Amino acid sequence: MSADVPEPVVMGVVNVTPDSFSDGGLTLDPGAAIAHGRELVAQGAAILDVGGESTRPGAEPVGAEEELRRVVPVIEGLAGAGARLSIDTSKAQVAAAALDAGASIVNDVTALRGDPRMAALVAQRGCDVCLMHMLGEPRTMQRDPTYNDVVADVRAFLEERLHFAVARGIAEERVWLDPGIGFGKTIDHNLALLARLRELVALGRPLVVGTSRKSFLGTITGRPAGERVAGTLATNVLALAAGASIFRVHDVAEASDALAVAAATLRGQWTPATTTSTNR
Ligand code: HH2
Repeated sequence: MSADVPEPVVMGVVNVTPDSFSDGGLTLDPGAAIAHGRELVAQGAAILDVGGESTRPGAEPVGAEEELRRVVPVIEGLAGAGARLSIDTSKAQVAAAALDAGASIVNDVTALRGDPRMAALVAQRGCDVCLMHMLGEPRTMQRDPTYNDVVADVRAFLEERLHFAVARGIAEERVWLDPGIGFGKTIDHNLALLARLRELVALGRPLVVGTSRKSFLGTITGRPAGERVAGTLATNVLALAAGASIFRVHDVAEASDALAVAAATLRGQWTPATTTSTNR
């Protein structure tokens, strides 16, 4: 299986929000957020995912002006810091300003459903885009989520969104897919998706996995958000073995080490990474 092991890419989370579920308020000040981002690059993040609106269950939406005020100075401050920059937003206006300020990836948790102008923006700019599955919307998504077969349903959704993106002029090579762990899913939905991740990898696009500190890890381990790094690493390593390649995490140093060792072990060989390309 060695040839099939992707080069793991660590995407560090930079939340500029007062209310994110595990780190809200820590880096609301732009200077603190920029310093945190630089620290994550030093720890091994190849991508920084900057977000100004919490999507935690029950979160209230934030207006575009406020989101812009939070994220643009942070993107500007992190441009040239040594990592690619991703903007975690579902608003085209915010994505456009972030791309202008130095971002090259749009991480849209609504998978181009939240803002009718987003697909055209991504197509026109030629940037990478992450399309994530979410059932419902953050305010209500954890109220009794129901699927026929969660893995088949998420796969069909991602396939449809990929076709939609391509039909709107986005190059297929620019699209990444994400099962949206915790977004309208029970613990067993999350675990089924992680156990059968290969069925999503089979769609042929880079798979992003965001399990970091999420509540299903707390349910299993009994630990609060700040103590879920070991649980996060377990899911990351198993996801790598299943073919996922991009790992959205808060704890970058730990994830970088775990994924480097896991990749070498799965290959049965250590080859120093020669590229941090995320286009594979
Ligand atoms: N999870 C969160 C936010 N954005 N984007 C992608 N592509 N995949 C994810 O799993 C994902 C995401 C939620 O985590 P966090 O940013 O820590 O919390 P909050 O949304 O409360 O800011």
